[in-house]
Amino acid sequence: MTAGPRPLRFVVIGAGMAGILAVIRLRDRGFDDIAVYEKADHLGGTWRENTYPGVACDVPSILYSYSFAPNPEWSHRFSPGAEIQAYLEDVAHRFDVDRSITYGEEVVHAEHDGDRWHLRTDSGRTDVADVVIAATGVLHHPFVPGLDGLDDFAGDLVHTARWGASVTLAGRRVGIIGTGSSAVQTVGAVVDEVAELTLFQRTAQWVLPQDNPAYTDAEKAGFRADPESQNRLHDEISELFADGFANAVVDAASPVLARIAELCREHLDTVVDDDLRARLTPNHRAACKRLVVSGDFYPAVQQPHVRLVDDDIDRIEAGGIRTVDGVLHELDVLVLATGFRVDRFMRPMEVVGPTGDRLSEAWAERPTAYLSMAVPGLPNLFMLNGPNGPVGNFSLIEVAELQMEYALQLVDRIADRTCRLVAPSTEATEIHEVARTEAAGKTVWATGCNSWYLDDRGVPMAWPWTFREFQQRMAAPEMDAYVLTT
Ligand code: N01
Repeated sequence: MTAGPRPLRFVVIGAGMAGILAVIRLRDRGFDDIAVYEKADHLGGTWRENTYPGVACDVPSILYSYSFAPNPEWSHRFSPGAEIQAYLEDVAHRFDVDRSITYGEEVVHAEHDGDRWHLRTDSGRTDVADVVIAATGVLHHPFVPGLDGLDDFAGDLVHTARWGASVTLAGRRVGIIGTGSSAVQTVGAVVDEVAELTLFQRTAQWVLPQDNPAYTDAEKAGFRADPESQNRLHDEISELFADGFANAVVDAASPVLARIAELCREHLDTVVDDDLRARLTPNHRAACKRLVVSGDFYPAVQQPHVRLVDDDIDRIEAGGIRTVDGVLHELDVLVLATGFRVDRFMRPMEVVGPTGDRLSEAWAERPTAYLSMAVPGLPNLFMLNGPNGPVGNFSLIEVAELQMEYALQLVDRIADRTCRLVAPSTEATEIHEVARTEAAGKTVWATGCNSWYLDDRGVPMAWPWTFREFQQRMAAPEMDAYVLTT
């Protein structure tokens, strides 16, 4: 007697870019028993949460689009965050993703009983699933530094990743802590609005100049009339982006990095004042930290009402920031552009496998996963943009698409009754981790700077190989690496 395909229920955790993708691709594959749990009250993930002034994606918009939903309407080569959020909402609407999403429910517990996953949300709601897709994001949990006196600040305190609609900047004295991508974008966007801007820099950053032309009406009409022309442009930009940046950063000896360094240096040389230029000069190689891209940062910091403070912060007081030289920098608004806790992923969710394996234990030191997607002992659970993946130097949408196609091939084996459960073996995961760690040492991220790429040992935690390599590894699962339970 043949039983036919096994009916499968899916729970997708998170309704950001990757969760929306997961639903669409599962349905394409014929699976429609899907529940998405989203802790917020609407979709969009990082683009819902990052609404600070100037927020944009520094991956070209044509690459930061779903392959199945090219967007001829992108306004700029690098479009603003609100436009990306609107794009995600539009795609979710067009593909009817919303009907699968339950909002305001944070999955806090997932336990496998040997048969299925049993999930529980913070409100006590429960659900079951044969397969769980964790699409919980990477740059997601804001990092708030433990600065003395932070709670004493009497003005408005805001983190770039939790920007409130009520923050008023016009005519006020604004301080920004940080010099990463978020800070640099904020500086460029608010400088003309504020009375005074004080930028607290702990580490100077290399800034690659950014040319961000608008797509003309004629170009957009051309994309609409001939979608193939936009696909060709996608492929060209994709190649340029891979060869000109993404593949170079994983090879510290790459000549492309020397060219990037030269461009950054020439850009820095546009700062006229010798003292300011010296203080803005990093002491590490370009691209060792995640490269910051901006065309308006250096003009902004040279404006007369902007001050760069590179003395260390001593403490925060009601009236502002006191630096170690004893000076109180008076502020009405304090912006923390201090980045994210990048080691969290789906945590603090508690995840327990059928034989008692716990994610909290597996990741007690640091998060790891086989090919960044799956964890030994936790079967039928796949992460999109999980640990040690290509984050920061590729389009995360393209990454998630490749990962989803890979996961679907494993799901097919569950559906066709090859197995009930599939999880990577401990051995394959360890072998992968050894190779990854070794390759990580050859990347530019390991050339002597501190950055969010580094794990607790100082080892870069991002995918240390080329995009081509990633595509190849994602093309088809090596089944020897998996433990199948029938
Ligand atoms: O965060 P970051 P981000 N005292 O971690 C400083 C993506 N992204 O939000 O360098 C003083 O890079 C810290 O100083 P230091 C992109 O992948 C993309 O800017 O550690 N300063 C640093 O300057 C990006 O890389 C886009 O010495 C303190 C800053 O805070 C990633 O998100 C836009 C401090 C944190 O920089 C993260 O970027 C935005 C302290 N106690 C984000 N603690 C685009 O697409 C921290 N800092 C363009």
